[in-house]
Amino acid sequence: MAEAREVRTTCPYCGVGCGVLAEIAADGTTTVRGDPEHPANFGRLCSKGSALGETLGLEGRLLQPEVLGKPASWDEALDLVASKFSQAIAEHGPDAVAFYVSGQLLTEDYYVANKLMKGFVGSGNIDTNSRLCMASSVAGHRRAFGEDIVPGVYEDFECADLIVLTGSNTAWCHPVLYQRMLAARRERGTKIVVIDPRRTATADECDLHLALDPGTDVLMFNGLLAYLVQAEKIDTGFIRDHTSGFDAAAGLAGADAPTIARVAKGCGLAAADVRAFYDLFAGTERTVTVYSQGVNQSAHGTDKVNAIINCHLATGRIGKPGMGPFSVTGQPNAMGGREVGGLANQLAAHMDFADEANIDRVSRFWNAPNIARRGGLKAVDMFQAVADGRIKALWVMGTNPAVSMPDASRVRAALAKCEFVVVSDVTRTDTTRYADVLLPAAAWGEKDGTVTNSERRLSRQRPFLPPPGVARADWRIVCEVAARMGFGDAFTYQTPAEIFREHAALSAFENAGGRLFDIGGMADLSDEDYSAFAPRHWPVLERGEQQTRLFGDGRFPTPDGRARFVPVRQEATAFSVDVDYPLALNTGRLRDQWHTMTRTGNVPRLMAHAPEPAVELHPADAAAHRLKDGDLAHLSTRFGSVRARVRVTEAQRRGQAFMPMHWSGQFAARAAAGLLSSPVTDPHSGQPELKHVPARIVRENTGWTGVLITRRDLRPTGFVHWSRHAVDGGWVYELTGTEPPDQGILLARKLLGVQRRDQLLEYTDRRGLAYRAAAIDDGGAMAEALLAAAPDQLPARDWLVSLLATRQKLSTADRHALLSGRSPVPMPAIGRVVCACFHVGANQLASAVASGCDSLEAIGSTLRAGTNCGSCRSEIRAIIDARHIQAAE
Ligand SMILES: Nc1nc2c(c(=O)[nH]1)N[C@H]1C(S)=C(S)[C@@H](COP(=O)(O)OP(=O)(O)OC[C@H]3O[C@@H](n4cnc5c(=O)[nH]c(N)nc54)[C@H](O)[C@@H]3O)O[C@H]1N2
Ligand SMILES: Nc1nc2c(c(=O)[nH]1)N[C@H]1C(S)=C(S)[C@@H](COP(=O)(O)OP(=O)(O)OC[C@H]3O[C@@H](n4cnc5c(=O)[nH]c(N)nc54)[C@H](O)[C@@H]3O)O[C@H]1N2
Ligand code: SF4
Ligand SMILES: [Mo]
Repeated sequence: MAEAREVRTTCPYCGVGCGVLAEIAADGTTTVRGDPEHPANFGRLCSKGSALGETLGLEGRLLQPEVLGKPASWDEALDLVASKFSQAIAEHGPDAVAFYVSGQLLTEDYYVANKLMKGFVGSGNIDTNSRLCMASSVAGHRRAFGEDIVPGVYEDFECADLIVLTGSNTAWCHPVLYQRMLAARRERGTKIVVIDPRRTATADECDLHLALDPGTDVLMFNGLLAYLVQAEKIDTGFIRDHTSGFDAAAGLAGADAPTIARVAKGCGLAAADVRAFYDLFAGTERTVTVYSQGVNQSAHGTDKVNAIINCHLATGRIGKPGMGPFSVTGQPNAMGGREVGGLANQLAAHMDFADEANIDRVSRFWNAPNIARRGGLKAVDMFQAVADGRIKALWVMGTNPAVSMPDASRVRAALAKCEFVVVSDVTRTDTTRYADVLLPAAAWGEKDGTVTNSERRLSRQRPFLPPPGVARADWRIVCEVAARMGFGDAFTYQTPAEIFREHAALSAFENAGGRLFDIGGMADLSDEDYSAFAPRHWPVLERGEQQTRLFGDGRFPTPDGRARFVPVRQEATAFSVDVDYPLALNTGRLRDQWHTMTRTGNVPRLMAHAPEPAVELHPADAAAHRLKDGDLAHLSTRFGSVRARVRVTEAQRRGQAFMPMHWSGQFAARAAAGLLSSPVTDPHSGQPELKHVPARIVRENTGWTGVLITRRDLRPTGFVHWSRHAVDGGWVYELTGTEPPDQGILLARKLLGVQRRDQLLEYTDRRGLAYRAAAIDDGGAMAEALLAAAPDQLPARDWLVSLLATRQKLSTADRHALLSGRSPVPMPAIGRVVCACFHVGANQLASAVASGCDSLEAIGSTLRAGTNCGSCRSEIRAIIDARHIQAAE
């Protein structure tokens, strides 16, 4: 038997980049915990990170290449990819092919993909899902600083006196950073301001929440700049010595947002709240402004970014402890992808196509005479070109555009029409359906390479498991195709360390300080050093040396060394609501899910917090549309439609709705937010507006509902609506139809996977309107159960769900209970799961509060809820507060 061992690696989810210790026991079981030595998290993990050990199963993994749906050898698959790409290039030129890649690839994967397309195919057509994510920040940074630089580090959150979180649901999306911010709030009284149209979990624990109208951030920050000028709170010395363009930017801000009253009106806020924010900002030297998708994913995202940066430049609050604009990255390697130049408008190593000298330099370094000479198509335009037939061959790596791209129906149609589609993934997805060639990639735990987090810190992802089947690392797959296309000499790498050294060398090549992205100090890292690599910030100019904060010296990587103010004006939002589409639909993330759920969706404890696709609405809007909590709704925009449950909540403002982005066709009939979102993009960054689209909602008339509890992994068809969630031992399928119950029962019954008549227990009530059935396996345990009835008539199912996990042999009493729809043992429903780490539900929390636990600490010591990752603490607090309010009334 192998010996137990421990491997240091990095979480594959968000851009916080937490260090993870994977412990592999002698019997091969793996457990993960936070790495106490990693400077991003010091041992903490959020709910998703803590559950990583539960995502290592091989169910659903792609184990072998496929060509047109049939298993194939690597040679067949790779030969075909290379010949189809070469043929398309020969017949139609290099721009007839494209790669669409991902911020979840490792730096080494990303580097070779970019080198192949830009250096050797000779086209700029490689773009990435970072276009949907970070592109506006990149564009804003480049306008202001001359280079895509995040100047701050995480320690700044701990030494700030004010943290402004705008367009960021940090509590759910960067939970470990949020916990660091809350610690600062407790320990040094740091104030937190949240600017978000929704009252998010982040807003639940802040000092001031500004629920501004969607898309009005430029006005908000222009107003702030104008206020800082009026109140003489600007740093005239810094502006004079280190910046350019102040007068124009301040002038436009003053014209756009002359008074607090004007801002309040334009943003839909109370003037007193706007003033309170401006006063706090004006009076607090140590201020960090954190921004994320509420800023980036906007038709005016780049202007939003610059409006924020302008305020930091005007106050000289940048590059100093506790100060600065801070764009937090989404994906684990969003930053690494930007470093290698994976965006279509970048070339490599923070060099772009604007300067011929860059193209010449990279071409010499790569020894690539055929290098691309201009940028390629950005994601939305790329899929348009696929639809138009201009792109004949497309390779998608590590992303699921059939779900995550806006106007997803059009993207699906483009994929269906494309002559040749290659998809590299670890599992089957809505996108792999369109693959002519499907390539099985190695996943987290198997991959080897580096990632860079939001604070420019490089960390290693290290393997601790062998890839299953014949799955291979992405970099290796790319190199094999490159060799088959005739570019083998430039892709001879045998290890990720070799690729990393080349990437590091390119960053330093002919770099006399003009590019701050320089990790040349690691260009000669030995294989042992690469293997032992400890997390470090870039730049790394010399071995061992690293810089933490940037811009502290007031010098910026622009030609004149000055940061640039960018004059911006609040533009009208891309769309406005009207009588046909009266709701402003916003989309985003849930606490325990990762994107299109390909990994987190299989983990029962991560599914418990939000088990069904739902759209959130304000009570008044729900009433106006005759909707109540739990109803099935049909939600549509001019781009498409979905079905989801209605969730009525005061956290939503009137006239606005929110839908999570996660629900793919693998988990629900039709609930992908991408089907609703609009493909309108920001003119500077090409990033689509994913946070705002006019929508309408109507109630779906449901005739029956059902639930199938099963060990089997199914994709039902023929139902108006279904969704599923993982539970211990299997899956729960929620089924809904418009048919009358008797017909619905017949439909639902077809799902039962019973081989033999004697394995089925069945009961139909006298009127044929309620049905209960169970399939019994050879050991006498319940293999699946089906309940179907008129809406709201389903019996409780908690007991049945628990039978899946226990696999206990059913007694006669159990069988009776199954058919009567009543649990033989009293099973108090725990309610919606609030704490995912310890599986504690809302009902349990409410009764603990009722019996005297009136603080987070008391709840923690009684139920353990909230004591691990902390992501649920604001929800627990809300339950405690609700009880206090009740008591006071
Ligand atoms: N749990 C979880 N965490 C994740 C991810 C995940 O899938 N799940 N994904 C990761 C990735 S790739 C990313 S990019 C990040 C995203 O992290 P966030 O950006 O924090 O997440 P979102 O929910 O997309 O959007 C943030 C907020 O922007 C608000 N917003 C909408 N419109 C506006 C507006 O006009 N102005 C302002 N000021 N706010 C607005 C929304 O209401 C929402 O609460 O999360 C990362 N972390
Ligand atoms: N409406 C709406 N749409 C959005 C957003 C939104 O807020 N609203 N947010 C946008 C943002 S910020 C982002 S980042 C995107 C994310 O959207 P996607 O990138 O489409 O989402 P993921 O589910 O993370 O897709 C990653 C894919 O890579 C696979 N994979 C995992 N590991 C590996 C690997 O090592 N190699 C390979 N080859 N494949 C692997 C996974 O199985 C999965 O299919 O969604 C965007 N779309
Ligand atoms: S905050 Fe959570 S998802 Fe993000 S890196 Fe850390 S553990 Fe992973
Ligand atoms: Mo993202």
